[in-house]
Amino acid sequence: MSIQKYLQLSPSVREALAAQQPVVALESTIIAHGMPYPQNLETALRMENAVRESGAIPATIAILGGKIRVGLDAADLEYLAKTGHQIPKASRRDLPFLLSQGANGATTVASTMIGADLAGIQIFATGGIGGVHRGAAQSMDISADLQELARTSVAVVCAGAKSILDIGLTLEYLETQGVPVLGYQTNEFPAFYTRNSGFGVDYRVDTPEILAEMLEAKWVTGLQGGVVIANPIPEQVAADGLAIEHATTLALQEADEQGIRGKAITPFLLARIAALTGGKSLGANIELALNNARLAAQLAVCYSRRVQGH
Ligand code: PSU
Ligand code: MN
Repeated sequence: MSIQKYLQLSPSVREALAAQQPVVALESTIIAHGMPYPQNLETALRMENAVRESGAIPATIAILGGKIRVGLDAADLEYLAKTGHQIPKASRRDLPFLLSQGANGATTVASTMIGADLAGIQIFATGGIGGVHRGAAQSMDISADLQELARTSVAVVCAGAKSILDIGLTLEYLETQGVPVLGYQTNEFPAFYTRNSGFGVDYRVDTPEILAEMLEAKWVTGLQGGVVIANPIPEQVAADGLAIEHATTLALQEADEQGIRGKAITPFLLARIAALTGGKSLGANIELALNNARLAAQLAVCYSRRVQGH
């Protein structure tokens, strides 16, 4: 029995890792469940290009044919983008069944962290992390992403957490689990489509170099687990906070009326908010994802220099 049965790196990712070159992991739930076709495919390709332009190798991760595939080609991305919701959304709990049965799955933040860690990738860019949902006191809906951040040593560059979540409770949960929350060039934890949430971060960090220093200090001292690097959406492309809040309230109400829960709720809310804002939220989502890919690549470049010892 060996991990090779379940893990497959693309040639470019394998070569880059062997040479200690910077590599950035990217997730696939954002492609299959987070955005409509064709914007999802365009965004996946643009994120990979943004990583390359900033000096790192992209490694989009998905479960395909019972393997955790690290580094996808254009045909794989197109398949994920076109098949969309037909591909199971795969978090930690889904991996054993999907892998053993030769199935496909779109990896969430949690399962992308697992794949990245198995491959030896420490830096990961996404849109937003899952969190504690509004009304969690009743529903107990807390994303497995938070527990994964507590245990798996991968740094996640994101634009904060969406206001479909309870941001205050999400930050409390991360504090309990010992997950550092850093604000990139901000003192405030961003709210995904917008720059401000009203909640602070643990530390403000202004350069990728300081982020890399912090990751080294964390992992060299045996403090396992992830880090949330919260990178606010650029001002020029941020959505209108009131319009988002209004759409979110309506979408949450619809989800409640239709009895949507469990892993279906995040994709449902994303799609409804996009429809209710006339696509404005989708435009912001694409821009923040690209912005995160660029920062993650800059960080991966700094971190790999430290690993190489110069
Ligand atoms: N946030 C987004 N788009 C997404 C997701 C989050 O803006 O597509 C996805 C991520 O893959 C994240 C998952 O890991 O939703 C969280 O789902 P849940 O709340 O069911 O854990
Ligand atoms: Mn959930």
